[in-house]
Amino acid sequence: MAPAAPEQNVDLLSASQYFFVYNAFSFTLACMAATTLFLWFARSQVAPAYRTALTISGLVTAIAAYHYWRIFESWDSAYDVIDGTVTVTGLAFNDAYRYVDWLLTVPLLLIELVLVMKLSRSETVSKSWKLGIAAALMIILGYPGEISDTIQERAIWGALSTIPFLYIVWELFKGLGESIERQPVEVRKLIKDARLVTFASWGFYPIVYMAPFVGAGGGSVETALQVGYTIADIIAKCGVGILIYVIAARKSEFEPGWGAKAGTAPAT
Ligand SMILES: *C/C=C(C)/C=C/C=C(C)/C=C/C1=C(C)CCCC1(C)C
Repeated sequence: MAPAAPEQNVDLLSASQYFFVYNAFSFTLACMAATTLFLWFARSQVAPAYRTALTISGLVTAIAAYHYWRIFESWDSAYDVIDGTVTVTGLAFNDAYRYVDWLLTVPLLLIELVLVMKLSRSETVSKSWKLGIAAALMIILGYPGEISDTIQERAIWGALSTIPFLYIVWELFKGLGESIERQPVEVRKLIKDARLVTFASWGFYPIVYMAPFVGAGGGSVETALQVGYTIADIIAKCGVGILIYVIAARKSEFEPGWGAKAGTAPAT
């Protein structure tokens, strides 16, 4: 039996949408890999107390770089462009890479934020657990909605996923807020910035998730989803990672036996 002719996919992606997403994935892979190298090499520039924060920040972008490579490959093999027309190959584009990536990186991102604050040991452990579990729940509840064919199911799972999301936002502003007031004044603003960039970029994900509700046709929904998540990932992982480095470098200046300003009590 002859292999089935590739299916026309005209009401799905246009060639420019296909290449837009293709290039966005490629660019993001480069950003994640470059940020990983930067963060790991920068470890030696900060005091030992902050190195784990940089190790984890680089781990987040390393995990994401791997998954963007897989996402890129999956996108590449799911479609063919023949004479300017996008056709499906029969291999489905695999959205699971993105959710597996989030499942691993989202708890780590919260932990890196907690670590750079250098709280007491018990506070670090309890906040990391609470935030990490809430983050995992948020992603697990979002996935069935992401892959569902019906808009109703998408709405229900999205709403469920928003519950742990709101808890995380509350923890970031209320729970960590108190600890931020105990940070050296020089870094207080930076930590608040990192929290704000985290909040703003994380808030972007549920907005992107709602793209199918707009009711736009053609490939615009798929394009908006893929490019939207990609932009959010760059800000939430590379952007926040670099901010964590800046905070760690600034705080290192006050570390005994390390920074130039050691011995000067940081202003409070
Ligand atoms: C590096 C990846 C990050 C920071 C991913 C963050 C993802 C979210 C904050 C996702 C949130 C969602 C909701 C709050 C509701 C709809 C479903 C999700 C999973 C998109």
